[in-house]
Amino acid sequence: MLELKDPPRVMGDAAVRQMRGLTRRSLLVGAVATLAGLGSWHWLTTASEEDGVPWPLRRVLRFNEGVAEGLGSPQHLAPTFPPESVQGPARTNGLIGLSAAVEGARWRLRVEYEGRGPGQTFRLRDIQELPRVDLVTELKCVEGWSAVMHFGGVRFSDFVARFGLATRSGRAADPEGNPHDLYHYVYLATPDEDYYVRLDLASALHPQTLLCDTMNGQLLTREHGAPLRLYLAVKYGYKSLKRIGLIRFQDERPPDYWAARGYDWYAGL
Ligand SMILES: Nc1nc2c(c(=O)[nH]1)N[C@H]1C(S)=C(S)[C@@H](COP(=O)(O)O)O[C@H]1N2
Ligand SMILES: [Mo]
Repeated sequence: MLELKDPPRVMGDAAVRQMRGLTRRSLLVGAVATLAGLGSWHWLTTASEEDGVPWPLRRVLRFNEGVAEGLGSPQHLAPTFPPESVQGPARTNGLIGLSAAVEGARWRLRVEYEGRGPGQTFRLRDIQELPRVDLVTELKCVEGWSAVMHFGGVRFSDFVARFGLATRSGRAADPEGNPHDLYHYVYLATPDEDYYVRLDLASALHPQTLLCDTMNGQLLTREHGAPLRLYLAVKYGYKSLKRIGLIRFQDERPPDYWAARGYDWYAGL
């Protein structure tokens, strides 16, 4: 897929136009790559079947779903770096939804479901008891800067699995075996809902999607989203919601702060 080696350095309308241009171009690149990747008809027709469709075709169908959503496959992994690659103090961008003071011990995470009862409430330690993960990747801001960052926390997918979240049945999420049991989207917001993001479930359950309580080896500060933030290594930074207060699983398309302002909602890298 097209790599955004030089992200747009302009802001506002110009940036939006440039991003739309990039997305259109990636669609074309994707379509050509798909055709080239198909190879010979012989190989296509003799390959084994998956869901009643020869598997290369099935792959193309899946790939096209990915392309339609934005860029590439949701399961591709972002490159990782040794922790020594982190340089200088962490840059801060965006303070929407972070103005009120929040104390870690008082903080609660609400998990709700579209059209269902009161949901669940979690404390920080419920999440901190999950297996810890360290991830050193490049945070890419659409405004034109990127920096290697070291995030520490737990996988969003482990949180979902441990508490039986994200599914209609309340059973463990099984994206491969029982995809229809999953809600289509997850909406995540700051406690005041001033900043909010929409994710598809595949992106939320990606192995490099974390709920983080540390950044570059230190507890999160308020401006980086204390006490708990989201980090997605395969998306532009504007999807990495700082200070999560609410998570809601739903089928109806949830709002997204920057998508409502003209940015690509999928924000894939
Ligand atoms: N609550 C909240 N989360 C947010 C933002 C924001 O304004 N408010 N900005 C986003 C943007 S645009 C980026 S690039 C990253 C930056 O994360 P950092 O400040 O920890 O470097 O946070 C994202 N998460
Ligand atoms: Mo950003």
